Amino acid sequence: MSVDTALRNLAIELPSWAFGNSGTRFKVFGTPGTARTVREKIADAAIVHRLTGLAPAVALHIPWDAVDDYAELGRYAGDLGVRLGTVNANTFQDDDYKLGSLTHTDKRIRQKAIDHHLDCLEIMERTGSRDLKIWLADGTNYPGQGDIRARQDRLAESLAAIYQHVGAGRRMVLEYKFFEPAMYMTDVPDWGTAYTQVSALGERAVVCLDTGHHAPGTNIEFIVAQLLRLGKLGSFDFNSRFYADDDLIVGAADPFQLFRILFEVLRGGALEPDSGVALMLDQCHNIEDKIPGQLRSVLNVQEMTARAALVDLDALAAAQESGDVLGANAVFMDAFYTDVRPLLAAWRAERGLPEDPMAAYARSGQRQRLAAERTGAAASWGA
Ligand code: PSV
Ligand code: MN
Repeated sequence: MSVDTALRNLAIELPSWAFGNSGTRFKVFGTPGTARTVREKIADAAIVHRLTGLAPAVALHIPWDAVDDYAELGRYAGDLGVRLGTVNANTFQDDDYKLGSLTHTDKRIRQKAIDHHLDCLEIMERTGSRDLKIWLADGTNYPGQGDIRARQDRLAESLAAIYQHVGAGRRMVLEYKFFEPAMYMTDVPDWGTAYTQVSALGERAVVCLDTGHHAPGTNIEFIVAQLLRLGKLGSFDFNSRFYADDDLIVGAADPFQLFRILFEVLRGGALEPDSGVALMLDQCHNIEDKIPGQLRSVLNVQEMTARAALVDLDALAAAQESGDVLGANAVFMDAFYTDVRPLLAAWRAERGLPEDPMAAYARSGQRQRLAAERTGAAASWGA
């Protein structure tokens, strides 16, 4: 795929929660001008899209973004030039889920968790969203605490109960994570488990790969290639990590890893218009401003996409086939080391976008305007 086509096809979904305050278990610092409501989060996401042309959708988290009228929320987003995207379910903040949700031993609690996902599916009918994303905090802290195998069986049963209600044009996307909040055993720890569970359901069930959800040193691009090859990569939750699930700006910790992932994205056809692979961000901006944080994120994805599209595939194939180990590596690295910033500035100018979206936002005075307007409690986790 040419650089131009890759850039044209790139569409990133922003997480509503990136625009609210977030923090660590030590402290949630407030940032002036932070969105107070879901409408303000959507308005902030629309600013990111207006300045970059890269972010036409906003993912919701339920109940954080619960409103009475979702159709109206969708129209509000549409008026601002964005649409509502993935609906993220949440079964990790209710006391009932202390020992699990879809895997719980108590049928009543399992049913409550199933019902939450069915509510999310109904919301999707009103927002026009395609994807229901399921991430579970389920797991155990101590060996022997739970029956690992029985928990898998209950998970399969619960997912099947939800899947029955995933209608035409809708999908269930199952996200895996190797630890946290459960520290000994997570019920969906890896792509293999997610793949096994969704494969048992059918073609409307696919896997979400959150880049922060792997053990250090994991070759994530291999997983990308494999899931694309199997037709089961539904979406990404992009972010970057130094140590754990850091939720830092994608491409900040390891731009080369992002390049390698995006190379496999292109190689696997995930940037074709009908690929069905959603490129979402899942990040939290704890100390940096939220809107510039999201701007930086989408620009990082764009920059590494452009570099990945620059790989000379003919030269690469020739080197690979002739066994030219270092030659093949050099072709790959040449693209990675190419400075595409002038090319991207020109690409933006051609489309009437600011050549430097970060600088344009800083100049616009919007930061000061929002800080003055938005008094009172900001949105935060659980709001
Ligand atoms: C869990 O760590 C996760 O990655 C899931 O996607 C959640 O929905 C999200 O983070 C909440 O921030
Ligand atoms: Mn995630």
